[in-house]
Order: sequence, then C-alpha cells, then structure tokens
Amino acid sequence: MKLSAHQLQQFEDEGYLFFPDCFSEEEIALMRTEGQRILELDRQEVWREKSGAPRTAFAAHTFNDVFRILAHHPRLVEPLQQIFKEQVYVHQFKLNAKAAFEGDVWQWHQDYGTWARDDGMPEPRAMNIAVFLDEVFPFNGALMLIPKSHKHGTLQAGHDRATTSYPLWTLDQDTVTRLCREAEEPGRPGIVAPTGKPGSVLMFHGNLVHASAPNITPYPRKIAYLTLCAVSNHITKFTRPEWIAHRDFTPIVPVDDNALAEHARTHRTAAE
Ligand SMILES: O=C(O)CCC(=O)C(=O)O
Repeated sequence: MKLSAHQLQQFEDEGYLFFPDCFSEEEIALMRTEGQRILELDRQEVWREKSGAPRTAFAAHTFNDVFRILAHHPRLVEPLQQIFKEQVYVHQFKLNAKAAFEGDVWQWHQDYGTWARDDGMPEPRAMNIAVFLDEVFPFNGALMLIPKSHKHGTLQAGHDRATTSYPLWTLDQDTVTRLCREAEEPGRPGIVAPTGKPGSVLMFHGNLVHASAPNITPYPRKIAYLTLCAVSNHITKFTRPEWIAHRDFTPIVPVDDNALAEHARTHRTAAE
C-alpha cells in the first residue's frame, strides 16, 4: 500500500491517518478468532487487568502464524517504509483486549515517551499501527487522539505504575488541556476518536498524545497494534523483557498482499 502525497501531508499536519476497510471480513474473522484464543492463554505474554480480565497479549507474532503474517503485511509495512524512508523492524506487537465491562483506562501518553525513556530509542522514528479486530464504537473504549500534538516533541511525563496494571509514562491534566485547546478548530473539539468496522486501520505518530476510556459496555474492543521502528533507530537500552521491546532488528521482508486470505483458505480446506 502506497501513501499519496495528500496522505503524507495529512500525516505530517495531523499526526495520524485512518483507513476504513483496510482488511476484508475474511481476513479479520481469522485474526479475531486467533486473537480471542491468545488472550485466553495462560502465558507470561498475556497481561491482565486488576480484575483478571485480559488487557494485552504481547508478541503474538512470535508464536502465532496469523499474527506473524500481520506483522509482515505490506498494507502496514510499506506505508511506514515510505514515511521513514528506510526499512523497518518490529519493536513491539500487542493485542489489546478492552474486554466487555472490564477493559480498563489507558491514561494520556505518547508512545515515544516510553520507548525513549525505557528502551533508549534515539528518535521518534517508530509508530503504532492499530488494526481493529472488533467494531470500534464511540462508547466501547475508542482510542482518543489529540490532533497535531506530535509537533510538541517529547513532553514531560510521570511514570504511572498505579492506576492500571501496565506501567506507562503519562501526561498531567494541564498539559492535556493545553494541547486540546490548541487542537480545537471551529466545529471540532481538540480530541478525535476514529471509529469503524473491523478491518479499519489507524496509524499514528510516536509523539501523538492519546488515551482510551474504560469499556463499560457489553461490546468488546479488540485491537492489534504493530509498532514498527526504522532500522537505523533501533533501541539501545534493554530494561524491558524481550517480548515487550524486541531486540531483533532484522528488516521486515513483507509477505504477499493475499497471505492472510490464503492462510484462511488453506486452513479451512484442511479442516474440511
Ligand atoms: O488500546 C488502547 O486502548 C490504548 C493503547 C495505547 O494507548 C498504546 O498501546 O499505546
């Protein structure tokens, strides 16, 4: 997938790009089933909410064929090669559950804040790509973004180890308020929350400020996040486990565009 000049400009101006219908129903059905199965596994990579509900499953691309394909998918990899103008490797891979009634808050933060402080990543030349596995509604914990906030560099943050089960470098309320005021436009508040069908994709700058509210609805909101980093910008500090911040900086060689659909067909035939 190649970004147009208009999309590249939009990314630079706003800090994010949204693609409804990037993956087909067949491709998503495969990922949703595998994602749910993985979130129920009892292994160290599956992080739980304080309630015990699954929060995040890390590194599924290292032990599951479907997510290995996703982490090498040209629809995700090629736009980032284009943005960073070089090859990329997988810095992190996670399935975020945001389970029905139990999915907890993600406080306001910048991803690069954590990658710089915890992993020694030199520059914000890495970013998250969110692939919606369930429908994201305005009410089931949609990701909230502050447009243009990526232009402020890496903001001062505090290390939050208390409010959720996952440690994160989070921003204070004054900073979030100021950034929202700056992002306001006539008829648009300073926060956007892209919603859409399973198969939609959201790419956002490593310094874009974002958060999500708890899910108190019966509608689960699973999202797969692929974090790709420019190879020349690989991390230099190894404070977190390898399955959270990867140390294999091998450039990704993308698979065929139809690899997921092909996998679904092969496995359906084998099961028949
Ligand atoms: O999945 C979410 O709701 C938030 C995830 C997030 O902010 C992150 O992974 O940096």
